[in-house]
Amino acid sequence: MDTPSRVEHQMTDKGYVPVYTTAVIEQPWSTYTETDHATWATLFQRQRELLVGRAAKEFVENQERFGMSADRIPRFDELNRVLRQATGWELIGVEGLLPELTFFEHLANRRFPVTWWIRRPEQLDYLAEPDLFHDLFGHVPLLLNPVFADYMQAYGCGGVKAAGIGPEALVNLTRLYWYTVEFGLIRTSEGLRIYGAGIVSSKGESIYSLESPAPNRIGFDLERVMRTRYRIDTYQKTYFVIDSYEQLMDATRPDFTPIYARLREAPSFPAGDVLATDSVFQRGTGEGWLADGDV
Ligand code: HBI
Ligand code: FE
Repeated sequence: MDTPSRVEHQMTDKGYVPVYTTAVIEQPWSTYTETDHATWATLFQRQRELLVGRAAKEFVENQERFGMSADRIPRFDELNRVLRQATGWELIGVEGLLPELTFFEHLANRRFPVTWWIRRPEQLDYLAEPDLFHDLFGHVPLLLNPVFADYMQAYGCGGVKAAGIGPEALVNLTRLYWYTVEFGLIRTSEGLRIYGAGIVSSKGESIYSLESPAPNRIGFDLERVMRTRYRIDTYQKTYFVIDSYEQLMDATRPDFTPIYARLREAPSFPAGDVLATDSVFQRGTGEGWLADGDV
């Protein structure tokens, strides 16, 4: 009798999804079908139109530097030539979500795992796990930004340490990833702009995160973010705003061990709370929020 495959499940921005093998997979570019390329083209064109005036300018500039276009699914080896030269990062193909420690170890070594497959046409607007579009369109462009690239490596090093400290440290650190790398906003002279991969790869959230009166928009503060629970099944109730990528990099410089110790004693905050100590860009109306389900 073959042993039942015990596949771990991982909490992600769309709920519990199976954690796949940790194998590194060569991008099987020749196996992409015309439908795959058409799915990339549709998502790419739609998001690029939406992101004009909404995404941080370096986001689109960097996609141009990579030569990304709607024409075809980009080739990892071509992107890697640009990426290695610019910030020493490289993309590796993976099956999907990796166990956290494996993921952190890759980031700590300037390797960004990119899912090799793209969603099916019927999954255009909803997908339970990161696919090639989320990773390539959402995460990869900012890896050309030297400071953000340093932050991502520092985050990976922090994750490897946190995995050794314990589950609470990992929860604190996952929130930091969530509210910056996935759902972060940045302040610019033209106003708030998106840099989070989870937002830029989502049609609805690209608009909601900046223009809806419902969510809070609050100035980034490291421990505030690490204590704040988040949403996996709806748009975020709160978006945190950084002044610059340097602010993120500076926040990760200190040793987090005393921070984790402090946070162990401190209760977490519900995703929709606004604190008296917050620097508030917008106190949301809370319209459409679900009462339970904060992670
Ligand atoms: N694995 N491939 C992949 N991509 C991710 O973004 C990812 C992951 N595993 C864990 C994970 N993200 C999150 O738990 C992060 O908060 C660490
Ligand atoms: Fe992601």
